[in-house]
Amino acid sequence: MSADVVSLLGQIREVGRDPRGPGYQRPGFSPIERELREWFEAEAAARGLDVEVDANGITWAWATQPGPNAVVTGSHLDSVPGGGQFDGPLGVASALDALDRLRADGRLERAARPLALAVFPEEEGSRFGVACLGSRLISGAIAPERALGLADAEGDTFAEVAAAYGLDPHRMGPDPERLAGIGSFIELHVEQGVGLIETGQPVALGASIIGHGRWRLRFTGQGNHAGTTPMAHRADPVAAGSAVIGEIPRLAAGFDRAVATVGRTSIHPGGTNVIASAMDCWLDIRHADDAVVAQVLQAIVDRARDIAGAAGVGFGASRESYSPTTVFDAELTDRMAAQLPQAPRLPTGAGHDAGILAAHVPSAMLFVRNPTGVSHAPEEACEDADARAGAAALADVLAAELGA
Ligand code: HGY
Ligand code: MN
Ligand code: MN
Ligand code: MN
Repeated sequence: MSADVVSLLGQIREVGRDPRGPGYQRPGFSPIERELREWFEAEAAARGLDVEVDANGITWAWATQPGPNAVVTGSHLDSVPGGGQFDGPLGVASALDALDRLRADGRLERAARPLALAVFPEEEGSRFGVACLGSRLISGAIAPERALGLADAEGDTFAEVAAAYGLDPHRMGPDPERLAGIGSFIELHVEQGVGLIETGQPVALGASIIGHGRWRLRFTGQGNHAGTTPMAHRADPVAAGSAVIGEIPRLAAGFDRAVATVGRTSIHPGGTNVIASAMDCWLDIRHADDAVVAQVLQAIVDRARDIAGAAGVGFGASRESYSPTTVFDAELTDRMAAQLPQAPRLPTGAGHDAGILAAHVPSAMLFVRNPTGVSHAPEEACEDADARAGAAALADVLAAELGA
């Protein structure tokens, strides 16, 4: 195989472009993600890998005989709405490229441990609201019953979608045996920030992932006619919810380095001439200290209660998911650093499957320079030379782990 990471990414560049504008729209468990997964499976099969999709929708491609203490590398292929080209696919394409390198220079033949590539579904949680759904299911971070009950914006449940996708909802759930067989998990990912721009390096080692929670804030009022209802007689959930969203930057700024975002709302029923009866806002809060995340949430909830109360609007908050601050495996990361002495160690504010698996499997990450530093938007970028440097770095750290 001569395809390198750049040409591999080129093969899927047109898959799942967002019809509403620039960027990609690659929802989890959708026909588009299936097309991407089948692309990966075809590339893996062309390399003679033994491909299987497990009960949780995770694709495993074995480059050697399966066995204990395996070295696994991979990432995801789904995207956020309007997402960039590299968030997820760079890690998957780099895994294929790194495998080709290890084969071409004979290092795979000398491997003393099994090697597998993996693709995780619904990492962004953009469809069912819970990030890293596949790695949460396999690790027990989410109960299958709760996952199967999650619904997308069309009201389709994950149980229905998963069954249509060919999965057996009754077989989903923790797979401790499979996780126990993984001795090292390494995820390569485009950097979602400017750390590598500032250090002038193409590749970094992941240090940690800051704590990250998602909540749904629901404001409930009285639906009514937009033209016949006097302003003083309204219980308008959109006015209250919008006022709360407007206060979030000020509230978050009160906590050093905390970040809080509402990037998605839903208004019911959503008529131009209708005072809404309900508004949902999805809140994302992150900080390196989990206690600070809780304090930011409390400040926002307290303010929301005040605003909703003054507007005669009901308010409730429910947690969608939480990933505590995660430090990657120190020994694994140190072994990787020995192969990449120039690579800085960078924390990240972005969640990853490696962060979920880290509680069960020695996990680490590589980041590849993104010259814009922008992610979850079409401006996300990665120079060809840096992508190739990332694949070469991944091959080197995999070879060290394989004892090759
Ligand atoms: O939301 C995140 O941090 C990740 O990109 N899923
Ligand atoms: Mn990602
Ligand atoms: Mn992402
Ligand atoms: Mn991720």
